Amino acid sequence: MAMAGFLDRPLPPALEEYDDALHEWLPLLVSAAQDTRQLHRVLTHKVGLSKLGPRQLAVNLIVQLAERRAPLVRRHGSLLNSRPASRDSRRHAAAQPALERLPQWQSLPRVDCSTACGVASAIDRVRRGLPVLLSNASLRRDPRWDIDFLHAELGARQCSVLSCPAASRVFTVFRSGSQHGAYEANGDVRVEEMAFHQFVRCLREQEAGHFEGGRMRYLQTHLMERLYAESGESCVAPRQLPEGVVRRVLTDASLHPPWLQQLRREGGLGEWCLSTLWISPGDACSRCHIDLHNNLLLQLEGRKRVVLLDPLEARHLYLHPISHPLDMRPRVCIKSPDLEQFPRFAEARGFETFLEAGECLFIPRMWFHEVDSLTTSASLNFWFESTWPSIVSDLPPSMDVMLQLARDTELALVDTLGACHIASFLQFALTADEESSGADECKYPARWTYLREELFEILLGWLGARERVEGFLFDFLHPHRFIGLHLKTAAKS
Ligand SMILES: O=C(O)CCC(=O)C(=O)O
Repeated sequence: MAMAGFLDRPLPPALEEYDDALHEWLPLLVSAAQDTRQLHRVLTHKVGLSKLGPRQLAVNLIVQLAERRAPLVRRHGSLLNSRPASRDSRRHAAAQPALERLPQWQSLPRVDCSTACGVASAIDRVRRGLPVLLSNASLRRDPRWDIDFLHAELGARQCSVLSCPAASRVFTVFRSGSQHGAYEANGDVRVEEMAFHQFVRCLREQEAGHFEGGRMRYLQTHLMERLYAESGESCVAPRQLPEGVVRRVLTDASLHPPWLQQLRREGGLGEWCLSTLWISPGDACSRCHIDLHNNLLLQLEGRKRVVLLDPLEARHLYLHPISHPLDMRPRVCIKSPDLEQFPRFAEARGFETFLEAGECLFIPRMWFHEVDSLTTSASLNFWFESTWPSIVSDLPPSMDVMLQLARDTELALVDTLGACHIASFLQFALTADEESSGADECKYPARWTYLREELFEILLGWLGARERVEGFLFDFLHPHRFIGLHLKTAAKS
């Protein structure tokens, strides 16, 4: 039944008087609505929901219910609505048990760097901001960049090692900058400093099933970075690790094969800025997150599984707020998602790939990635800094720009309103057009109306049309991202 036809039908007279009638009507409304906004509009304007009690509360509840009941209901006219689900597939999905509705990952294209045609297709994907797995990346020649080699080179050097409870095996970095302190979060990941040989001893014990102090350890240490002088000149500086090894990384042809230069020049990778060495026991998981830079992750030893989701998938991942210590990380766990709490995740799509020793993965900036070590692993990555557009030349903007725009918007709102008001403001921003005048408007501070208009004006410059702005707010800055999180007392006052 199309929504228009549904609206033409007379409403049941009891609906405005009895909450119970709503229970009968809700499934019908949900299956007829193209999207939750349309449902929201019908409930507020047509059905006269205000009779049911505090209106906003009731509407919110119903919209949440709708999302739970019909996780595949898509926004009509959303700028991101690129994979519309047919009504039949929605019904089918709703009938399936939750586990079978988990996202299916596609396998990632793999190209052979030893052929001109492979390099050309890698360049094409890097230019388009798409991930790609590069095989025959010409690693592991001489010297063999494996753990034994690094052990011999690095011996007594101090390195940064993360630890987490061995039972969890999940390494999630909690961000501690002042921007990230507004929410309560229980971090169980700690950073320790230890000599490289001490870490290797620990690693070998972990391989034998012994976890000192019940904790699993994962070496993640910055190897070298590019520093800029005031003159604009730059140089490569060692971080924690000895100059000699840094030089070898820089000059070793097996780490700098010709295709890499070509990728940088022709693919627009950006300027190399930082490298990190990752050495993990089998079974360790680096929890899903985004980075702000393009990344080449070279596998030196062992095997990893990587799941990648594009930046627009943020709309299915319920990102932590920007002022939360877990900023840049989804709230939903992508391995065992709670679809009751995070129903939009059922729509997520992504890629899965297996990274073998000697291969290299291009992870474009702002792509979500979760990395599982399937065996003891050593990887070295190269982050490349590239510029962001200051004005938009393409409409809609590219995926990475869109997610960055959402982050910038959220940060500006936190600066203006404080972390404690952001969820209510976003609720207001999404629904103000549908609110009737009068008593409801008093619920929100008057200046929010101006702030909202200003926000729409700015976003229009980036997105080109008002419906796109609405779609953008609905997809990336939906207030449901904040439900159930606890602000620190200071942030509330
Ligand atoms: O290999 C890992 O565990 C994580 C790598 C990663 O997140 C990165 O290179 O950005």
